[in-house]
Amino acid sequence: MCTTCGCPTVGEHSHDHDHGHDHSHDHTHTHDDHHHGDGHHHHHEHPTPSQAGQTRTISVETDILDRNNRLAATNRLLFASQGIFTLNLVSSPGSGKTTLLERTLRELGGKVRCAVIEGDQQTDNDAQRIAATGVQVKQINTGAGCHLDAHMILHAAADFDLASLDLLFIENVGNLVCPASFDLGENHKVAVLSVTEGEDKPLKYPHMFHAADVMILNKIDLLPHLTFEVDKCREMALRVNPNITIIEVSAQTGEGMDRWYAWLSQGMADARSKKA
Ligand SMILES: Nc1nc2c(ncn2[C@@H]2O[C@H](COP(=O)(O)OP(=O)(O)OP(=O)(O)O)[C@@H](O)[C@H]2O)c(=O)[nH]1
Ligand SMILES: [Zn+2]
Ligand SMILES: [Zn+2]
Repeated sequence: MCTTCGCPTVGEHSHDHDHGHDHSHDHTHTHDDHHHGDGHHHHHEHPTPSQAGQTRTISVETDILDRNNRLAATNRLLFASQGIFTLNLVSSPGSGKTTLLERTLRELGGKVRCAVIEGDQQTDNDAQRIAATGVQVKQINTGAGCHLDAHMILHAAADFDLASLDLLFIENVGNLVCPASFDLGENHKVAVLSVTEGEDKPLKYPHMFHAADVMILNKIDLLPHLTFEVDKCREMALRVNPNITIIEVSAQTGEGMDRWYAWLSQGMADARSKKA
């Protein structure tokens, strides 16, 4: 179960297998563990049933995120050791992540060695769109799950020859909530927001825009038909995250894509120069 939103996550594996990393276990100390044996009376504050449930939910969530963070650190080391610049694209459904990737891969694909990990709940529609660009793609279906986790990425990345890559894109499941909590070992989360969604999304989903280093404001070709105020949206995003880089584009017409490519180019150069 996803402890962020309570949904059943089919993508969570229940089996154990070893990747050469440690799985630690947190031990909770309960009242039942006390064995005084001296017959004296003492008073403990017992949590009410609802508090106890809350305590358990929080500790399960901490365990899952803890385990995820350790695997994400493994992924990050793996990608860094190969000098790969890795981006985790997050957004609500339909903001244009796949369209942005298609154009990017078609326009950079010849010069930059790219691969894509596609997260979708059910279909392989996006993976097919990416494959049509000629770039290698690995599909992960999360079923009812609403986000990718580091464990899935570790397995998916094993399908690529990492030594031959410069740039790895991960398209997360369309969802502005859960993917914010899951580090995949990426260099940056890139939040894609389209102008049809309303300018207040950064304030309504602050965790996501706080976790992201870049906000792509997509579908700007539609601005003449909308009341969307770009300046207001920029101001709201910066209020949540003063360091966020905002790039306005139309993945459909190509407007603004140069700035995105310049940002990618700088990131790839940094990743290459830090190659361990
Ligand atoms: N006008 C316009 N439409 C766009 C643009 N980018 C994407 N679209 C359209 O928006 C719709 C959704 O685009 P996708 O690229 O599939 O969005 P996505 O974020 O990958 O969607 P999910 O994977 O389902 O979350 C499609 O009909 C696209 O053609 C854009 O810049 N301008
Ligand atoms: Zn969730
Ligand atoms: Zn998509």
